[in-house]
Amino acid sequence: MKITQADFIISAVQPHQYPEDALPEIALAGRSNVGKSSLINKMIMRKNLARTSSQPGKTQQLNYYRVNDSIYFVDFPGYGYAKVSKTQREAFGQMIERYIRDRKELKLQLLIIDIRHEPSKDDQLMYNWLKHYNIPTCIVATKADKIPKGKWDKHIKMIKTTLQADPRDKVVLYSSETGQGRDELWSVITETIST
Ligand SMILES: Nc1nc2c(ncn2[C@@H]2O[C@H](COP(=O)(O)OP(=O)(O)O)[C@@H](O)[C@H]2O)c(=O)[nH]1
Ligand SMILES: [Mg+2]
Repeated sequence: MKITQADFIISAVQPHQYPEDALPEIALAGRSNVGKSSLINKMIMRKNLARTSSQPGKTQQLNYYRVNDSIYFVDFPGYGYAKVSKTQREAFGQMIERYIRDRKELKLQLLIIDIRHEPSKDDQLMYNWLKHYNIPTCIVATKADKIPKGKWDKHIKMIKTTLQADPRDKVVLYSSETGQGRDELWSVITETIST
């Protein structure tokens, strides 16, 4: 994918702030620090457009990035951050569930998992929501550079088993460090939005 344009558009706290140009949206969910912002930066070949410094307090923002004037990446707040209050956790849940349920522009959800670790309870909950609302989902196992090649298969299997993943859902091995999986993920995205 040749990137001709990539802009940060808005940190939306309310649905009325979501863009109104009806471009397809590719959303990213995952734990804090799993590598969501790094993944976006690598996909769009910008070092720092998506902020990689985590802001764990901001549980209610969807960050919109427009790419090539044809799609948006929508970066969800990271979950699983220990210091977040119960009220913030609930607000997060409501915002995300509402987005997943109502947002017509959502064409593909990326569930970002650290390849080294078993998916958390929050990851499982997120995956179950996505299945419940019938959202096309791609599981991205990132930080592949952090484990030896020989272990990739075993870890991918572990991730699929823990999530009880639908065999039809694609799983992409990814690394924001090496760029591994970038072309494959762009293919998944372009195929999904063209159907
Ligand atoms: N080695 C390696 N480090 C990564 C990768 N992706 C993210 N990181 C690092 O993990 C940390 C958290 O990344 P970030 O993108 O901010 O995570 P976010 O909270 O999900 O947005 C940063 O220090 C990144 O440099 C990756 O694929 N490989
Ligand atoms: Mg981030």
